[in-house]
Amino acid sequence: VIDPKTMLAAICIAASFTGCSGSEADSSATGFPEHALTTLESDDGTLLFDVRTSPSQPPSRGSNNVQLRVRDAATGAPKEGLSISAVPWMPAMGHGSSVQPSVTSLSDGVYEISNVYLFMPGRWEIRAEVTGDTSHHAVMTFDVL
Ligand SMILES: [Cu+2]
Repeated sequence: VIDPKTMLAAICIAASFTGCSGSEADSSATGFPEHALTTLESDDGTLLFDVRTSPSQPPSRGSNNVQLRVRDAATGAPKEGLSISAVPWMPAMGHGSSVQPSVTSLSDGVYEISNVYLFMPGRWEIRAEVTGDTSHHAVMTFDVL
């Protein structure tokens, strides 16, 4: 098991060597960084989710937006027309957030989850449920300082 803090430090070091600074990465029109924070698989392995967060990546305490780029794991084709719901959850403490996020579907398989309110430090999950041709689940994990 890799300690998440060690992993985060390694990512920061890698970023500084490639010149991929935060300010440069945040220059896109949408406010999401150029590089994904992570890529997740759905529980059945058929979908891939590129995860980006704004205004900071990784997300920080308070209100965040999360962008998912969803593609077919086999073909790489963007998955449009999905219905996605997202629930913030703090597994160690067994509670969610007081704010229900909203999900907006954009073009090219991009979905934006807004008002992800991570109100306390610690490990949060965002549990996403995806329905379309079939249903899928994916869990994003963030360590909030
Ligand atoms: Cu908590």
